[in-house]
Amino acid sequence: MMSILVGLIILLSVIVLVQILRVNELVSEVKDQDANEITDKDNNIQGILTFAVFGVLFLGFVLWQFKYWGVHILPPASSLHGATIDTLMNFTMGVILFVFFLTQPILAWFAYKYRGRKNTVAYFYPHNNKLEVIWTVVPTLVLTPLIIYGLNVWNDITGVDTTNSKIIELYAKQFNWTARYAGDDNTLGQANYKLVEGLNVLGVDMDDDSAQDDIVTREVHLVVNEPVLLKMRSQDVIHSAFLPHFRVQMNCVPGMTTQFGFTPTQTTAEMKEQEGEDFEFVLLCNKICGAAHYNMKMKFIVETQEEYNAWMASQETLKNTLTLN
Ligand SMILES: [Cu+2]
Repeated sequence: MMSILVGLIILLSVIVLVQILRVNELVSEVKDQDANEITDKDNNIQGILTFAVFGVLFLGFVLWQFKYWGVHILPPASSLHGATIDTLMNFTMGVILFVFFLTQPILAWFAYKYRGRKNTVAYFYPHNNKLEVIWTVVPTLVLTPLIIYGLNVWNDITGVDTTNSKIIELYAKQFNWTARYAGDDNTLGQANYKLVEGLNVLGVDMDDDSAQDDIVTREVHLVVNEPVLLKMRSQDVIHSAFLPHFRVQMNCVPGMTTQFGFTPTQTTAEMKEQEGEDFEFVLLCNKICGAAHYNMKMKFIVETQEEYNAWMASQETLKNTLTLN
């Protein structure tokens, strides 16, 4: 119903606009003027409007957003590698904003300054080698170091030593997440989607010795300052595991395992103190994977070793879950 109404409003607006233009044409005809002829008055109005809308309103709105919506950006990273991503992000953003606030006012001002005039013909200026070199070399000199810097940061993050990391699997499917802890042996049992049956929603091969102590959970608990290695799988389409507060993101691709290793540096309790009682670390899906994509969310809790041990002790191994039911 709502979409029909919106459609009707759009249709009526177009009709009204066409009618206004038609009336304009008729008035011109009565006054014996050519409605399509552009006068200096039109040029002045367009020039002033362009400057007012893009040079004043739009740039003013950009500054307004920084002031009033700036609070909604993510708090500083809660992971070891996240700090380097934040530095990269701030540096890149600084360069972009510098260029933006330099070029956009000039663009708006020139649109007004060089607006059409009845007796002025545009200057024909087809080519200038010097200019071509300048606007090729300057962006190259700025972008090349920026890209190399970014690649280095990415290499450092993905090349981190994970030999002592606790292994946790994140399993994505339309439309939820399931986690699997590797258990005491820190080795995930083999799994295959063909083995998905009943309570064995991850298709874990229960004949595999490593699978016996695996623990399947609906939320993830992590120990602060202890490294983890997330191993991602997907059952159906490409999903993307996104943990914004840890600056972690990796695609989950059907038929293969992807991974991301990181170390959380702040507990949920600390973050609640800093960001408010409602704060939770969340895992989101960052790939538009279907109709209920927005629903793919799982809670992450970062806590002390003692709290983690207490929670872990209350969890059932997959083997027990399958045999008890
Ligand atoms: Cu998804």
